[in-house]
Amino acid sequence: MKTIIGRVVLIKKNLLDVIDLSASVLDRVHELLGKNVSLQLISAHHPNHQSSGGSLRGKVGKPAMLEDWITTFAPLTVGESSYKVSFEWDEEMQVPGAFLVQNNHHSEFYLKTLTLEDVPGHGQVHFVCNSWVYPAKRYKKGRVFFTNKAYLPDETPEFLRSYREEELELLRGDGIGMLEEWDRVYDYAYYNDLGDPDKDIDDARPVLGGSSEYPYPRRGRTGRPPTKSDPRTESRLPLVKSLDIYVPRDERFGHLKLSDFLANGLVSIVQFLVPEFKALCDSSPDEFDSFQDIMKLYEGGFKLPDGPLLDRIRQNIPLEMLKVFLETDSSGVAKFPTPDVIKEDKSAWRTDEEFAKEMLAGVNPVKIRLLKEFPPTSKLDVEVYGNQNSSIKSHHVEKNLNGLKVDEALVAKRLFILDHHDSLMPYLRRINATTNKIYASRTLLFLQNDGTLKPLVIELSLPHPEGDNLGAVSNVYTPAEYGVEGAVWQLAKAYVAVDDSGIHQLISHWLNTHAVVEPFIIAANRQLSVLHPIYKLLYPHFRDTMNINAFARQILINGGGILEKTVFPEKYSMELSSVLYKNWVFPDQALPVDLVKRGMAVEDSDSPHGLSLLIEDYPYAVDGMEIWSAIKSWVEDYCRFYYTNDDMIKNDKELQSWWKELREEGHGDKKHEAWWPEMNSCQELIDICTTFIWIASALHAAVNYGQYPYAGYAPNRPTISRRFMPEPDTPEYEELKENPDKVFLKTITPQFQMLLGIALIELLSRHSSDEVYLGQRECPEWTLDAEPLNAFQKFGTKLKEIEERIVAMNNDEKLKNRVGLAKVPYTLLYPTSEEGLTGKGIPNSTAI
Ligand SMILES: *[C@@H]1O[C@H](CO)[C@@H](O)[C@H](O)[C@H]1NC(C)=O
Ligand SMILES: *[C@@H]1O[C@H](CO)[C@@H](O)[C@H](O)[C@H]1NC(C)=O
Ligand SMILES: CC(=O)N[C@H]1CO[C@H](CO)[C@@H](O)[C@@H]1O
Ligand SMILES: [Fe+2]
Repeated sequence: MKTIIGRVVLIKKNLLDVIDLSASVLDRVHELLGKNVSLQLISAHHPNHQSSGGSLRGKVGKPAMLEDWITTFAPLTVGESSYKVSFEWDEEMQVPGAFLVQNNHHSEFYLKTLTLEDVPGHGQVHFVCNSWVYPAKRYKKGRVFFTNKAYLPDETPEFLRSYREEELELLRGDGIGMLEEWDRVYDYAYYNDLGDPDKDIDDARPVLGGSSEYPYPRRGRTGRPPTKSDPRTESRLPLVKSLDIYVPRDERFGHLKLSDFLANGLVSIVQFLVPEFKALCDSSPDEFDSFQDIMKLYEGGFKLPDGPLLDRIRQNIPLEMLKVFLETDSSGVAKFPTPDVIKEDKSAWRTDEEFAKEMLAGVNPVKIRLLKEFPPTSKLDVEVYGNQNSSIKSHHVEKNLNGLKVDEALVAKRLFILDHHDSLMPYLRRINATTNKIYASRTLLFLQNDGTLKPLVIELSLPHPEGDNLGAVSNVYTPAEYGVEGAVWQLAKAYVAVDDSGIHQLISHWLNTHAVVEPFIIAANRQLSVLHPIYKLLYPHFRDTMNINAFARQILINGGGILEKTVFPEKYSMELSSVLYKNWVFPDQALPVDLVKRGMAVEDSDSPHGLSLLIEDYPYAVDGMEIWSAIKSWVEDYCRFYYTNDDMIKNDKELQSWWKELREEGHGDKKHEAWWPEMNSCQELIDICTTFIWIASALHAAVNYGQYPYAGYAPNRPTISRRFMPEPDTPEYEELKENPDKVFLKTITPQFQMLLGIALIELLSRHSSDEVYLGQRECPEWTLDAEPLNAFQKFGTKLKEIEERIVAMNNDEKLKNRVGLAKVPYTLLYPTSEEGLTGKGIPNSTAI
């Protein structure tokens, strides 16, 4: 009989709860010693003689207890503690493939790793656990963890198979009852928890998902009781309990630094800032009079009104979470950080050049497309909406085409469009009945010889006052710099920016990243074992998404939540996103496919990534294709290591179940779409995984972390408009002549929403201190397999090279779209970042 020494790294719950992590660790670690926590190794190669009937299971060793605390191992992060365990081992055991752990302590701990120092004839063995282990009474079965070797289902050592299968069964759950804090169940539900019909009929919201009227991706099931008023909807948690919303336990921000700041930050926005800002704006309901007035928000000068927040500041009660994003002094004078777009130049945002540049290198660079026909047409149903084709005529644009005729410019592929017409028109009547007044818009742009875009014309449209079927009523505006025409043009651009900011937030950001990713995560956890190589590949890209989405349902996207308060579709916001989900096509999310579909690139086998861009200096596409290709070759190397032929894909039952469930349940409202890839070949697997990783990491980064840099200054990207364009011969038009800035500010986002919106996007644009970036791994032992580890290194090196190239391009003055007049270099797809509000960095996952 020999002894194998193991080392367990874990984090105790109470160390995560306290803000001050330096609080004495020593005092408390002894609690886990003695008989409190036991571990038993499971052999991968030798059956358990005692097991009766059924499948054979690996031999289970004798329980071993946590021993003394080891202080000598260096690289422990704050809060972690390390324990010794001595396992009895005999020859028969051979290599352990798993272990069981039982927690008899009264509270849970976060188990990070177990390392066996020297298994005879084998050497070190790693178990990467990263899981909360609750007291044994919370579980029906003991907790099992596996070594870091990846196995396809059929290749799993025989004596581990039933453990593998049982673990998946546990994670799938039984589909009934309310899920509790310690549960680990991944299951599906509709978005039926956004409204609160018991409170008020106005607070009811439609169920999103499960119908052809309102299709939606699924969210994680929570199982709270239904509301009294509507059995189809789930009751909501009170605001103060928001942090308790169920997500499978290991999806909860468990990382130890203060990444909880997000959840806490959101709650403090609602608890403190909403009433404060409201009071502030109610006490002085004036508009901002001038752009200088707005600058006070960043330069120190807006004072918090008397109220609970100011009281707390005066009494010096720490408001850690608030301080993260709002700097206040003891007298309550507060300021926000200066957004990048006005750092170098306070008025460049007003230029046509910057307006156009942000469509290629801003926070929503995913909408612009090549114009293929003139005038632009509509795809809305003529029976319902009448003639929605554009009313733009060639004389509107030709004066700005540098001598070209429209047809020539079309043929030369130099006309582009930002088209927010069809997506908004069906909702305008309802939105305009609220206090918001918005237009559907089309903006045409011309590609100039220097590679920059110039706006040519903006068309603003409303439904016909006498009925939708009578078609659109449209006005067309052309660029003007001076006088009232200049003011009108400035407003026209603002209406476009409003449309774009709403579509950005609801579709490009929320729907096309956060919401569509969640079903992949749920299906993967239910169908792919942690031993599965594809689970190991995708796992880093799952991090925190279910958690942030759950908080979002609680605070952001719910009826009356921050999103409805700050974006123009108000209570129709989520409904609108559901209607536009009808247009979501998974394979089109692959960047090259998206670029080709938007006409921004054509296939070209001579070009480096097989594509050539129509606008060569399209920073999102240029950097995006680099990142895309790096992800793709990494995924390819990885997948081809495990799957050497297509039959292995077809015969992998976990992989097949994952993909089937994702299509039929997770994105179940689209299960009949013909565009879903089958999972029949290696190539399909590679395409699917590359697209998923792209969405969860780079696409999300591109549309998320630029929010504050570009939209933190609301005049550049207002989220709301409140009045229509003044018509000639009206008092409003006279006012516009007299004081264009004042009218501009009276039109865009009002003060309260502006403050709230700024606070929100500031929070959402931050990186937490423990972010893990693309090409990095939290745990170097994440897999045992050498070739994938090498490929992963190659991926990291590639990303470093991309960083260097991005810096070089940003310094190249010929590339005018990378920096623009506002002098904000395009860094949204720069792979790494420091903590905070940096406007760069691609975290692995959609985590904020
Ligand atoms: C809109 O334009 C398209 C393309 O020219 C045309 O086929 C269609 O009939 C037009 N729609 C209406 C309602 O005029
Ligand atoms: C980040 O993404 C890469 C790309 O797939 C992944 O391999 C890596 O492991 C990730 N980092 C983390 C947190 O593990
Ligand atoms: C200009 C315009 O179309 N305004 C309309 C906005 O919506 C309200 C409510 O449907 C109508 O009454 C307005 O005429
Ligand atoms: Fe996000």
